Amino acid sequence: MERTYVMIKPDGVQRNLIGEIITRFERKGLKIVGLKMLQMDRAMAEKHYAEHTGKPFFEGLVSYITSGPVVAMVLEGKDVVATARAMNGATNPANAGPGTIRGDYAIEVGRNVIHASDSIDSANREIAIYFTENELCEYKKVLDDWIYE
Ligand code: DAT
Ligand code: MG
Repeated sequence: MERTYVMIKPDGVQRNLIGEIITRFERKGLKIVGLKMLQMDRAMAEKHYAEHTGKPFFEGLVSYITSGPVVAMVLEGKDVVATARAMNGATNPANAGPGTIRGDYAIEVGRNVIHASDSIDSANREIAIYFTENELCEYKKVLDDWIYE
Protein backbone atom coordinates (compact mmCIF):
# COMPACT_ATOMS: atom_id res chain seq x y z
CA MET A 1 0.00 0.00 0.00
CA GLU A 2 1.23 3.52 -0.88
CA ARG A 3 2.66 5.78 1.84
CA THR A 4 3.24 9.51 2.11
CA TYR A 5 4.90 11.91 4.50
CA VAL A 6 2.67 14.61 6.02
CA MET A 7 3.79 17.26 8.47
CA ILE A 8 1.87 19.82 10.50
CA LYS A 9 4.14 22.88 10.41
CA PRO A 10 4.95 25.06 13.46
CA ASP A 11 2.05 27.44 12.77
CA GLY A 12 -0.40 24.52 12.70
CA VAL A 13 0.88 23.37 16.10
CA GLN A 14 0.77 26.88 17.59
CA ARG A 15 -2.75 27.45 16.24
CA ASN A 16 -4.11 24.30 17.91
CA LEU A 17 -4.84 22.57 14.61
CA ILE A 18 -3.15 19.22 15.34
CA GLY A 19 -6.35 17.39 16.26
CA GLU A 20 -8.40 19.06 13.54
CA ILE A 21 -5.92 18.11 10.82
CA ILE A 22 -5.29 14.55 11.97
CA THR A 23 -9.05 14.04 12.23
CA ARG A 24 -9.48 14.95 8.57
CA PHE A 25 -7.02 12.30 7.45
CA GLU A 26 -8.50 9.69 9.81
CA ARG A 27 -12.06 10.39 8.65
CA LYS A 28 -11.00 10.13 5.03
CA GLY A 29 -10.00 6.55 5.74
CA LEU A 30 -6.25 6.97 5.53
CA LYS A 31 -4.22 4.94 8.00
CA ILE A 32 -1.68 6.59 10.30
CA VAL A 33 1.34 4.28 10.36
CA GLY A 34 3.82 6.70 11.96
CA LEU A 35 3.34 9.73 14.21
CA LYS A 36 5.52 11.96 16.37
CA MET A 37 6.28 15.53 17.43
CA LEU A 38 9.77 16.92 16.93
CA GLN A 39 11.74 20.12 16.68
CA MET A 40 13.55 20.44 13.34
CA ASP A 41 17.03 21.92 13.27
CA ARG A 42 18.64 23.77 10.36
CA ALA A 43 20.34 20.68 8.95
CA MET A 44 17.07 18.78 8.90
CA ALA A 45 15.26 21.71 7.26
CA GLU A 46 17.94 22.01 4.56
CA LYS A 47 17.63 18.30 3.88
CA HIS A 48 13.84 18.34 3.76
CA TYR A 49 13.73 21.39 1.48
CA ALA A 50 16.91 20.61 -0.54
CA GLU A 51 15.07 21.20 -3.84
CA HIS A 52 14.45 24.83 -2.83
CA THR A 53 18.06 25.67 -1.87
CA GLY A 54 19.03 29.10 -3.18
CA LYS A 55 15.50 30.29 -3.94
CA PRO A 56 14.54 33.75 -2.63
CA PHE A 57 12.16 32.30 -0.03
CA PHE A 58 14.57 29.58 1.19
CA GLU A 59 15.96 31.39 4.26
CA GLY A 60 12.50 32.42 5.40
CA LEU A 61 11.28 28.88 4.85
CA VAL A 62 14.07 27.37 6.96
CA SER A 63 13.52 29.86 9.75
CA TYR A 64 9.75 29.23 9.70
CA ILE A 65 9.98 25.44 9.68
CA THR A 66 12.49 25.46 12.57
CA SER A 67 10.56 28.05 14.61
CA GLY A 68 8.78 25.48 16.78
CA PRO A 69 7.78 21.84 17.00
CA VAL A 70 6.16 20.06 14.07
CA VAL A 71 3.99 16.94 13.96
CA ALA A 72 5.38 14.35 11.58
CA MET A 73 3.28 11.50 10.26
CA VAL A 74 3.25 8.77 7.68
CA LEU A 75 -0.11 8.01 6.09
CA GLU A 76 -0.94 4.89 4.17
CA GLY A 77 -3.71 4.28 1.65
CA LYS A 78 -4.64 3.85 -1.99
CA ASP A 79 -3.20 6.81 -3.99
CA VAL A 80 -2.36 8.49 -0.69
CA VAL A 81 0.33 10.78 -2.17
CA ALA A 82 -2.14 12.50 -4.49
CA THR A 83 -4.97 12.33 -1.95
CA ALA A 84 -3.00 14.07 0.81
CA ARG A 85 -1.84 16.79 -1.62
CA ALA A 86 -5.46 17.35 -2.70
CA MET A 87 -6.65 17.50 0.91
CA ASN A 88 -3.92 20.07 1.73
CA GLY A 89 -4.83 22.31 -1.21
CA ALA A 90 -2.64 24.60 -3.31
CA THR A 91 0.76 25.72 -1.95
CA ASN A 92 -0.46 29.31 -1.76
CA PRO A 93 -3.55 29.32 0.49
CA ALA A 94 -4.93 32.17 -1.62
CA ASN A 95 -5.39 29.59 -4.40
CA ALA A 96 -6.48 26.72 -2.13
CA GLY A 97 -10.15 25.90 -2.38
CA PRO A 98 -12.55 25.82 0.56
CA GLY A 99 -12.64 22.38 2.11
CA THR A 100 -8.88 21.98 1.81
CA ILE A 101 -6.66 22.39 4.87
CA ARG A 102 -4.80 25.39 3.46
CA GLY A 103 -8.03 26.83 2.03
CA ASP A 104 -9.76 26.59 5.39
CA TYR A 105 -6.95 27.44 7.81
CA ALA A 106 -4.29 29.56 6.11
CA ILE A 107 -3.84 32.89 4.32
CA GLU A 108 -0.19 33.26 3.32
CA VAL A 109 2.18 30.96 1.42
CA GLY A 110 4.84 31.38 4.12
CA ARG A 111 2.42 30.16 6.83
CA ASN A 112 0.59 27.40 5.03
CA VAL A 113 0.20 25.03 8.00
CA ILE A 114 0.87 21.66 6.37
CA HIS A 115 3.23 19.69 4.15
CA ALA A 116 2.69 16.55 2.07
CA SER A 117 5.11 14.76 -0.27
CA ASP A 118 4.66 15.57 -3.97
CA SER A 119 5.47 12.11 -5.40
CA ILE A 120 6.13 8.55 -4.33
CA ASP A 121 9.89 9.15 -4.68
CA SER A 122 9.67 12.27 -2.49
CA ALA A 123 7.58 10.33 0.02
CA ASN A 124 10.19 7.60 0.33
CA ARG A 125 12.96 10.17 0.67
CA GLU A 126 11.09 12.25 3.26
CA ILE A 127 9.84 9.32 5.33
CA ALA A 128 13.47 8.19 5.69
CA ILE A 129 14.46 11.64 7.01
CA TYR A 130 11.98 11.48 9.88
CA PHE A 131 11.29 7.84 10.68
CA THR A 132 13.26 4.66 11.23
CA GLU A 133 11.75 1.40 9.99
CA ASN A 134 10.74 0.30 13.50
CA GLU A 135 8.87 3.56 14.08
CA LEU A 136 6.47 2.64 11.29
CA CYS A 137 3.65 0.26 12.14
CA GLU A 138 2.11 -2.25 9.81
CA TYR A 139 -1.30 -3.23 11.13
CA LYS A 140 -4.81 -4.20 10.14
CA LYS A 141 -7.86 -2.19 11.16
CA VAL A 142 -11.32 -3.67 11.46
CA LEU A 143 -12.71 -0.85 9.31
CA ASP A 144 -10.38 -1.59 6.38
CA ASP A 145 -13.05 -3.75 4.74
CA TRP A 146 -15.53 -0.86 5.01
CA ILE A 147 -13.10 1.54 3.33
CA TYR A 148 -11.74 -0.70 0.55
CA GLU A 149 -13.84 -3.06 -1.58
P1 DAT B 1 4.42 22.46 -1.32
O1 DAT B 1 4.61 22.71 0.15
O2 DAT B 1 2.98 22.67 -1.73
O3 DAT B 1 4.98 21.15 -1.79
P2 DAT B 1 6.73 23.71 -2.56
O4 DAT B 1 7.43 22.42 -2.42
O5 DAT B 1 6.75 24.37 -3.90
O6 DAT B 1 5.21 23.62 -2.10
O7 DAT B 1 7.35 24.75 -1.53
C1 DAT B 1 7.68 24.35 -0.22
C2 DAT B 1 7.23 25.43 0.73
O8 DAT B 1 7.96 26.61 0.48
C3 DAT B 1 5.78 25.83 0.59
O9 DAT B 1 4.91 25.01 1.35
C4 DAT B 1 5.79 27.25 1.07
C5 DAT B 1 7.14 27.76 0.66
N1 DAT B 1 7.07 28.47 -0.62
C6 DAT B 1 6.93 27.93 -1.84
N2 DAT B 1 6.90 28.87 -2.78
C7 DAT B 1 7.01 30.05 -2.13
C8 DAT B 1 7.03 31.42 -2.53
N3 DAT B 1 6.95 31.76 -3.81
N4 DAT B 1 7.16 32.34 -1.57
C9 DAT B 1 7.26 32.01 -0.27
N5 DAT B 1 7.25 30.75 0.19
C10 DAT B 1 7.12 29.78 -0.73
MG1 MG C 1 6.93 20.49 -1.97
